[in-house]
Amino acid sequence: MTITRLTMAQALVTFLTQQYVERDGIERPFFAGCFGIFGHGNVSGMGQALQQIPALRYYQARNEQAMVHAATAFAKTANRLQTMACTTSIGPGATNMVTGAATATINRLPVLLLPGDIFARRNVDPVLQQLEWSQSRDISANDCFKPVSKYWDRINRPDQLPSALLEMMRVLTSPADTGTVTLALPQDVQTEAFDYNAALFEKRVWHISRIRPDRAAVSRAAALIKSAKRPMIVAGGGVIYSDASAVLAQFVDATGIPVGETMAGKGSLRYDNPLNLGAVGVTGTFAANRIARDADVVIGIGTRYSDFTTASKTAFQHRDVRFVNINVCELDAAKHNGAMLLGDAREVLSELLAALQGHQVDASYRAEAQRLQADWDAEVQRIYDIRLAPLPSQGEIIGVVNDHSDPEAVMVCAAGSLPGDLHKLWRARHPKNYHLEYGNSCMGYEVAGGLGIKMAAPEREVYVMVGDGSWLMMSSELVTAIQEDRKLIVVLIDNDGYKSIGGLSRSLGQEGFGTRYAYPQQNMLPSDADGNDVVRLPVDLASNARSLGADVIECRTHAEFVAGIAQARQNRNTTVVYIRNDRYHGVPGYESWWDVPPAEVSTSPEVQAKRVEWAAMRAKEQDYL
Ligand SMILES: Cc1ncc(C[n+]2csc(CCOP(=O)(O)OP(=O)(O)O)c2C)c(N)n1
Ligand SMILES: [Mg+2]
Repeated sequence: MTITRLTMAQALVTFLTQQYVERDGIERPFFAGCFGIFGHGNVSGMGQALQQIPALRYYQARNEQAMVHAATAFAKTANRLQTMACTTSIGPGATNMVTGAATATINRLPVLLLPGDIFARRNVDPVLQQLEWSQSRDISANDCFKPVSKYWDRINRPDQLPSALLEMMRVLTSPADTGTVTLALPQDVQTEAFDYNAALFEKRVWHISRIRPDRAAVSRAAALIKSAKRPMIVAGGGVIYSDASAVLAQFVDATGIPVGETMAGKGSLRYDNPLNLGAVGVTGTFAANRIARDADVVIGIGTRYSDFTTASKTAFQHRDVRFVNINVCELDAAKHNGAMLLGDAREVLSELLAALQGHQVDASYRAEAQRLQADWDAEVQRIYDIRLAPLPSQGEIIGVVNDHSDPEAVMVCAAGSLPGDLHKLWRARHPKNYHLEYGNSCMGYEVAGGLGIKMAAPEREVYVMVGDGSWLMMSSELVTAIQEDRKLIVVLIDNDGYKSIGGLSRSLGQEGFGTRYAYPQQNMLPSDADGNDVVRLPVDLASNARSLGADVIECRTHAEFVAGIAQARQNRNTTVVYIRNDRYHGVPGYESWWDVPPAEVSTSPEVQAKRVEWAAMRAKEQDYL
């Protein structure tokens, strides 16, 4: 056995440089680099190792949560075939990553987190930032990562590293099990040397298999689909990760089965495919939601059926609706009592298509779906063409970005009123055109995500669409984008607060309480009941963006915004296009519902009335047994 004597951190970094994945014959390094913020918990271990081994490029971040978002967006852009590692100190640096960890895991996206940890040898306890849990010395703040990680380990001795590394790679590269992997690294152990077997550091290729479905399951699913009068496909993120768009288009064209797209699945088909009904569910189009309502067989592909997709289980109202679930992940395939088709979306779709033996839906059903598709596109155009004054509508802002961006661009968003509007209105022109983090809908993902996307796809324009609330929560990685010369175009939409939750609050009879950025009056923050009789906060987000080093273009009108986007495209550097918009004017919902229960008892007649309305809708929720 050849021995390589390295510190635990050096061994870890060396190992990361040697991991490759292969799918469809294309091989690539799995780790594109390592984000990090150093503190006493990682500077002498991971920091020293990254300095000594530049083959794993180190990227400096501003905020630990943000760097996890950037890594997550990188992995999403790379269809999970590549990702980045993140190193932090112990204590707050480490726990800052918990939200990022949850976001990656919920979205089934691989990221590697390497938080520093308290001394394994314990004699100097409590180290700065140590959480002293009185019941056990075996617990540290990093145990917070357990429920949000798909694999969690603590490397208490350098010789524990090899087995943990192999398990880490299995999970990160598993299409079914992937998510956050957390290896907690005690600060003393990071620096300890060990005689590692040199075989650990040989180049390793992880083959991402395209698992083919069980034959009997395919026959059962095909029989079910043939028996359906009004089948429908729900295309989720799995279609895109599996690179199954072309096969899906073929499947849809051959069978005439229309498609609704989830937040992660939007872009599975081009928006102008005659059978792409667009967004389905709470933020869906009338086209998809009408077809969903009466569908008798729903073919879910790579979807986790979130409540936004199922409209809190009210979207599919057919009495005997059955589900066929194509998924690599059993947890998802089994949902809604579905006929499970376990496997890779692309492979399963091809085999299912063959098993359908030329079966097509009734011509009248296909025609109905195509009519709805065309009607919906006209509705999108109507909203793109609204010219609201004095402040423009969000719909027209989206229209400008869509119309005036490179068709090969990526648009990224995560939280606020934008995701719902974008889900309905964005005309996706390729599978990576629409990047929504909507598993966790994490405010603050937007700018950081934009950075990760641009790092993964430097050839594409990246448009970050972000509200003032999300911007204020976390815009720090703009600085990293500037430092690393990764040009972003950020569309910053200021509406003095939380428009989305304001609308939700009003729909619950609560007058937008707590959602406006305004000074308190009589020791109470104003609500929408106060109308325009409020004093705005003296916040200047355009100057804020400028102060971080971006070029900033301030726009007021539709025409100025069109010019602003054109200028931003020409600019060499990261550019923030700032525009104010209306807090109240919104894109409507289209025949859908979301279960947010109003208070059962209250002093407000409005809230009481909303509770009665809610109960009627709640009764429509299906169990799908
Ligand atoms: C980290 C986080 N905190 C809270 C929420 C709940 N939330 C969802 S949207 C939203 C407001 C977003 O405001 P802004 O970014 O200005 O977008 P707008 O609603 O105004 O379009 C809030 C507070 C969230 N999704 N993520
Ligand atoms: Mg806002």
